[in-house]
Amino acid sequence: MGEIGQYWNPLLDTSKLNLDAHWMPFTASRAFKASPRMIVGGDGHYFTTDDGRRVFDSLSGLWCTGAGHNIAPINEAIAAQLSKLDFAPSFQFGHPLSFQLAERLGELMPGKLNRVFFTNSGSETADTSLKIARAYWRAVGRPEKTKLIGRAKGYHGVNFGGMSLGGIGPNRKQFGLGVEADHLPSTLLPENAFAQGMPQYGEHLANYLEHIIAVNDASNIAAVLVEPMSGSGGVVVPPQGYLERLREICTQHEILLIFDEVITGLGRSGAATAAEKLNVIPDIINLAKQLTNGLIPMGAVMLREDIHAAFMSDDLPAHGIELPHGYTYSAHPIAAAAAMATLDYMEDRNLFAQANDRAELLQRLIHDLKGTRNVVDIRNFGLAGAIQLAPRDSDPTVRPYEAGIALWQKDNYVRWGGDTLQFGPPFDSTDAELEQLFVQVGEVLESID
Ligand code: PXG
Repeated sequence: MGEIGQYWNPLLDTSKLNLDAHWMPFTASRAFKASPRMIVGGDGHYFTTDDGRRVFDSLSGLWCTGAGHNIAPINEAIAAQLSKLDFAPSFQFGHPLSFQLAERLGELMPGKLNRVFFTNSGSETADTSLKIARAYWRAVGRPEKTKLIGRAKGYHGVNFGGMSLGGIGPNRKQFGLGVEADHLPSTLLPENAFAQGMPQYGEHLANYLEHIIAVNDASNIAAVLVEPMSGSGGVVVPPQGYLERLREICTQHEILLIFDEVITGLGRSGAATAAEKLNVIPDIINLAKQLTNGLIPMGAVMLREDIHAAFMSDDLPAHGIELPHGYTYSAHPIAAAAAMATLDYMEDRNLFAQANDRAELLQRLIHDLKGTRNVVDIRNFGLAGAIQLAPRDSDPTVRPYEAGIALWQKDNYVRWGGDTLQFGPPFDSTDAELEQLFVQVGEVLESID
């Protein structure tokens, strides 16, 4: 038996680590391994680096630790669960916690989206929602409704379905044929540059769905999958009226509307969901990330009651499996305990409301950077924001990269991706933390050619 914490050695000399074996996700590996950025601790709104610096976590990990790091009640719930039930088979058997969690998540959703299929990530959630959408149309006797629609600049993870409906070219180009899908145009319009919150123009872009319907016929289309706000695309904010119009067209043509709320869900939008915040109710909502405060991988597809009911037909024998889909770790008891404790903690601290309150400050501070060197657009939605930088020598990704590295050296973890810097700070960030962050972002941007 090893000692508790046997793998945790705060005195480890990270410069002696062999970095060869681990192929890192979405990482410029050669640059990282030449000059590693090692995180060895996390507490509250800060990381600790291997050289002992405290670094502000301005993206809540990867948009997932909005409640902060090292939250005692969540840690304790996970620890307690480990000694009670560490694993239960997810196929054909159950454990009570997943049913309690499912009911509770349903209560947090708008409309009647109170049936839950559990997954382990945002990517699995995307693919699960698409499979359920197709299977639903078969279940109601319309098996020809299979076509799937995504959107340019959308991100739904990296599995084949999510990749195919996603619309970020570099994430697709190395991987060949995916699932057949059409794409709505991105809602980024030059006339909306520097719009604060939801931009005024662009509702008409939803009408492109009518064009797709004209080409394919609605009788062949299963679902439209969009993020209410695209995080990875660089905080692409829905124009006023746009989501309402998508909803209208989907309803009119009997097409399922799926909101990917992996980032916007559970607090980031300033409410439980962006759907609730904007009062546009889709048929399916995808969750992950904030569900367990990022501690244990977990995702959830939230479905309207009648979509689920369509599968529970008496035509199938009692031992028949209604949906041959699921994961070994679906509704894992440790993840379920982490999710329950996260929901408790966020409720006790009113964290959705705090995020909503902080959103106003973020909007002011980030838009104060208009006019800063190389800044070509600034966007924000809920407690999320992005600063878009001009390309250098036709490479749009180089300035965000240089800015991210410089900010890291100034004790700020800031996410760079594509042509933007992205911000999604903890829900209860203080005024001083956000003020200091954006002052330093401004200084760094002025220092970059
Ligand atoms: N859907 C959405 C909307 C996402 O943002 C996924 C699905 C996939 O989730 P998983 O858990 O499979 O990674 C995501 C993930 C960034 C960033 O910097 C965004 C994500 C992941 C990592 C970084 O914008 N989004």
